[in-house]
Amino acid sequence: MLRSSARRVKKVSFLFLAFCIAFLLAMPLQVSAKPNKPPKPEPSKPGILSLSSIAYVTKEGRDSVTITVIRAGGDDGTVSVNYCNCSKTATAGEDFGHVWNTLVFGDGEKVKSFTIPIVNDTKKEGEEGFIVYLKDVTGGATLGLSLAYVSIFDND
Ligand SMILES: [Ca+2]
Ligand SMILES: [Ca+2]
Repeated sequence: MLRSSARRVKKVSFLFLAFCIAFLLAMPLQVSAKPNKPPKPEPSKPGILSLSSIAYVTKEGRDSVTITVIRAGGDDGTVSVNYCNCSKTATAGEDFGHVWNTLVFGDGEKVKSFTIPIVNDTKKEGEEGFIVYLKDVTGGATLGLSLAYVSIFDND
């Protein structure tokens, strides 16, 4: 009687032990079967950078003209664009100041601007102009309207 119950206890504890071992062995398998994959990120939209206008107008006697660059179609991450200007009928150094720099849009920023100095000369002259343009975008952004004409009206 005692012997058989002792045997039974042994059998039960053996089964329990076997169950525990099987459970412990299966655990890492269960963990590795479900790897913690990070959620797929939303596709990033760095946006399109464009000049706010194809033509700007200013006149002698104003210190500078402000050029605005707009970021549309997304504002994810930091992006940048280089800008510069060059002579057309107006001459750099005589009618306006040459500029060449980088605009940096931080994450979420949609509008940036820069200024170009205008020279107030004393020459009697007609309307003159120069070109301003954007180039070399970074951060995955693309270029929209990248070239504009700036007219300077004479005040002499
Ligand atoms: Ca001039
Ligand atoms: Ca003038």
